[in-house]
Amino acid sequence: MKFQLTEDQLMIKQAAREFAQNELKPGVIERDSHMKYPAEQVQRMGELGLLGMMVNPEYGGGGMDTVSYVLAMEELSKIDNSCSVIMSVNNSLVCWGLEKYGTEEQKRKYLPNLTAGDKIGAFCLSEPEAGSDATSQRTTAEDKGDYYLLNGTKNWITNGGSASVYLVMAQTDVAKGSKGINCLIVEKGMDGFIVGAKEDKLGIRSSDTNTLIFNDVKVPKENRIGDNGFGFTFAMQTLSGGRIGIAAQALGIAAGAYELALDYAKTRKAFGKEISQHQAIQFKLADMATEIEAARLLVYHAAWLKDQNQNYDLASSMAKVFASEVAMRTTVEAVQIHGGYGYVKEYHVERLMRDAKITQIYEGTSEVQRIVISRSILK
Ligand code: COS
Repeated sequence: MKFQLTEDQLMIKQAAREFAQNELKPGVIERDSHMKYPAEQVQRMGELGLLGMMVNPEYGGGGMDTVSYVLAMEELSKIDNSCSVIMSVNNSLVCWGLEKYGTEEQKRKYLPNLTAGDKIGAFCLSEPEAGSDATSQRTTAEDKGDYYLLNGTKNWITNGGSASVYLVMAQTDVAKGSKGINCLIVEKGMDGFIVGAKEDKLGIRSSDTNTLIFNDVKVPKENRIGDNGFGFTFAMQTLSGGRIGIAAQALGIAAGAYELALDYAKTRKAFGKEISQHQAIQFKLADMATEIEAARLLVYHAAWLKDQNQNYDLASSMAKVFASEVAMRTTVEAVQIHGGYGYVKEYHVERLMRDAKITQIYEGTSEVQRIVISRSILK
């Protein structure tokens, strides 16, 4: 058992940290306040290779391991979770899914642009009435011979407005339940595809989250990923890896809030000494550090299992549920340590607290993770 990161992994972590501190931190409060999409930052992420980290270099990716990816996610998430969710969806849900299950033609057509950041991807599973209960897809993909006729609505889609490539889950044969679902690659601009309202969110406010509407969109058969009926398995397998990315995001949020609280506690004075000298604050910091370390081990372990080609479904759910709950607890305490300053935007911790909440909801709620975990340990 080795607990040491390699030289390459340490370099990636450091590079991601410098990028986040130098290029994401300036303007992050303003982007969050005004829901301003981080277009320049995303372009830089593409140039730096952060948008297709694990993709084979043959398709324009970085050919890196999952551990490197979570290290980078953690560093970006300490600062800007709108950027890190864009990165996570593009890497783990879209590029990974396409590379693992796409045809050679699909990979050559889409991956080089997605890894470079010239195009951004979105993963479209959630619907107004199908979030956690993902088999109940109402969006339909009717088989019309050489194309599918796509009709329906998708909700809360990360990168909904900014994406150009959409992986859309839809029901082709309702009688077959989860075995009747297909995943289709839909491109922005296809007739009948409308990007709907952008959500005004609690956190991750500068990433765009939209409703998508499909009205008789003709999607060519060659845009289906995998065999007929593979869509639900595709979604579950892809989300299993995606949850490692979100767990890393949650870890970064917790670690970022902790770093801020630690610094603040060493400088702020009350009752004649730094507040870090008061046991009430020391115990909070001790609990934060301990929980973050436990979350980190779960996240790195899930990533490592994926790199070893071992099953990571259980590990990714454990990492996500634990890290997201640590993120929530840690950010609440970080605001508390900052007192009144914590409640205002310029100290960054209130934003991290708002961002933390979504990690307990998207890519499978904490309740869904507990379903996955309990089914696995009871089977
Ligand atoms: N890999 C491969 N196959 C999987 C799988 C996985 N990780 N998870 C489930 N499947 C398969 C099952 O084996 C089952 O196939 P069989 O009928 O051959 O056994 C099929 O998919 C249906 O699975 P299941 O019966 O477990 O479906 P449920 O309706 O009970 O739902 C949960 C299972 C709740 C785990 C699933 O719907 C889920 O993950 N929901 C949350 C979705 C989500 O993350 N939404 C957020 C949107 S993205 S932001």
